Amino acid sequence: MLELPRGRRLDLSSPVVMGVLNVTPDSFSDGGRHIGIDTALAAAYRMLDEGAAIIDVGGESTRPGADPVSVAEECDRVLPLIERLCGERDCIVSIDTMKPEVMREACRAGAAIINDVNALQAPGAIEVAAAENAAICLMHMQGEPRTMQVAPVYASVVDEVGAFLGLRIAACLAQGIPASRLLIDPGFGFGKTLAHNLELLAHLPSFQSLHLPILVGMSRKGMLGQLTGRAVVDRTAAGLAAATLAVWNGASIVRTHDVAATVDAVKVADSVRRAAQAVSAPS
Ligand code: 8Y4
Repeated sequence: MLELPRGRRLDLSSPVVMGVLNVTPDSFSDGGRHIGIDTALAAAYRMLDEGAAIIDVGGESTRPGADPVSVAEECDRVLPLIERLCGERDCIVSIDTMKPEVMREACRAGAAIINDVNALQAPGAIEVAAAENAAICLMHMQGEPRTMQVAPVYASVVDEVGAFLGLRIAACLAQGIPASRLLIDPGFGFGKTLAHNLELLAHLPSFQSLHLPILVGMSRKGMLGQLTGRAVVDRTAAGLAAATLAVWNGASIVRTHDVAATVDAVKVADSVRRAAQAVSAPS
């Protein structure tokens, strides 16, 4: 059970899907440089109807080479959308941001989860997350978004990611944030080669020693392109295979652009996982 603000909870006894909603001018343009809010809202409602448990709203691209965005610009992109989404539907919104000011305003607009690819390392971020009573996804990244894919190096990627997440969990607990509000994520593609990503997916069960629900995001990423030779929009099948393996290996939340198909894949993988556990531990 993940504890959310305002007494709400998210049941993770079965794995769930997080749908990606990027509100950047290249995603939901109104023809100019503004966000078409009704188009973005329609995409969110569609993902909820398809079975997404969480909508992950992001106003800043973390892709290598993306332009930096100011606090004001990021707020202008995400806040109106979060307000309408939370006002019109009973849904769980996560805010994908590294900026404490955006975290605070998004939580006040209704966001329940802070999804920070920088694991609350920005000055003031952990204090905001604690004060807003938000749930938090702590993700591992080596380096910074602009340069992280240049030459990622690890002695042991599984050990180093696990040690980093352990330190960030400890920092949150020291700030008074209960473990029941925390999620962990190995950060596929964030300062990792294909070999690193495959090793993390294969060894995902080792992160269960941290005793927190695991979130994974591999949808459409470069690792799937490297494995299949396919373009970004043709990676759905590869993403379903990755999501299936992640759930088999213990993931509780799968972040994806392809919600309907991933909901089905997660159901199949979870059912087989339960059957395997029933055999190994008869009741
Ligand atoms: C095509 C489409 C190619 C998207 C690459 C991408 C994660 C995340 C991202 C993740 C968590 C992305 C915000 C990168 N990835 N948050 N965010 N975990 N928790 N790239 O893996 O989607 S953005």
